[in-house]
Amino acid sequence: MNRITLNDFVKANNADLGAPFQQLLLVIEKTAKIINDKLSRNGLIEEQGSSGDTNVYGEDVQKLDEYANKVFTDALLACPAVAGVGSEELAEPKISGHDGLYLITHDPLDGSSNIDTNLPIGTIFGVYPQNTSVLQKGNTLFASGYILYGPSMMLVYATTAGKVNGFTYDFQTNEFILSHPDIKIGEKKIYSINEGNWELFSESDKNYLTAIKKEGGYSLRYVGSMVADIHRTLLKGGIFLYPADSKHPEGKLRLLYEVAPLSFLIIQAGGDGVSRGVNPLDIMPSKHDQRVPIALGSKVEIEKYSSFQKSNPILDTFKVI
Ligand code: AHM
Ligand code: MG
Repeated sequence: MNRITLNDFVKANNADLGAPFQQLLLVIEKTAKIINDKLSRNGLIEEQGSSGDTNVYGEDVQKLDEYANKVFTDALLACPAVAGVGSEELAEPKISGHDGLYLITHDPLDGSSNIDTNLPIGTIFGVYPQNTSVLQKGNTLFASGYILYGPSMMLVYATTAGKVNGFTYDFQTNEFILSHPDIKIGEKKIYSINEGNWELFSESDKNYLTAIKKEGGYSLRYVGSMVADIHRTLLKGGIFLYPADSKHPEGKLRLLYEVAPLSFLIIQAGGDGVSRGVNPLDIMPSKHDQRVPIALGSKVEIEKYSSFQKSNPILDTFKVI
């Protein structure tokens, strides 16, 4: 097998983005290895369980969330290509002091409710142009990607050239090797949603879910880690949903740290996304911690889902509890 390392691949294929992009991916690669090393000893390490703190969303912060946030944020801030960093675990973005080309957003450890049970979790990153603020529409992204800490560690990233490539970590050589070149979203009929929230869903979401079950041929798969659920959706196909519901009237997932980067990646792989009837990459964030409803998947599945949404989404409400 011709082994192409991540570093060689970036040099050969992203020359248009120049040396700063190579520098950035090297930093992300190094940091992924550090976090993966810690996670692979989860169960044996000090950093287990809750830190006792809550984050800006009032959610329980795990010690490993704090660890990953510090490692990833500090490494990015030290990279000369980076002007600033926003993180799901930080109330405000941090400025690096370098005149870097990029503003990076990240969710350092997504799916953290799965940490304690040794299930897949991930890191999500978005690469925005330097500007006065990280509050930018997703359609300004240069690139985005994720690291999946699963049975093997993978790094998948997308650039505006419409290319999505996946690399698997070889722990024997300490390198990420190209394993999934030029990924195009799959065609399988899989739906992925926390259906335990059924009673909270809007009428149109309930109608959609009932219709695809009646249509038949669908499998339900839901890990509860967005990175893992999106990775499966990317490779196999289907649809991932976290809609607005009566408990999460704005949706649960965060635009800057989760939704925009992963929407960009799915769209670059030939898929599609919708949030309240619009392309998620067209939403201008009004605040760092903005949440939005999201459906991401193959074009066929997003079109089907959209056909069930009321033409005026405001009318499709639920009683907020
Ligand atoms: P987190 O960033 O605090 O881990 O929360 C985001 C996670 C996503 O990874 C996942 O899609 C979703 O929350 C699962 O939520 P739920 O447990 O409500 O199904
Ligand atoms: Mg998250």
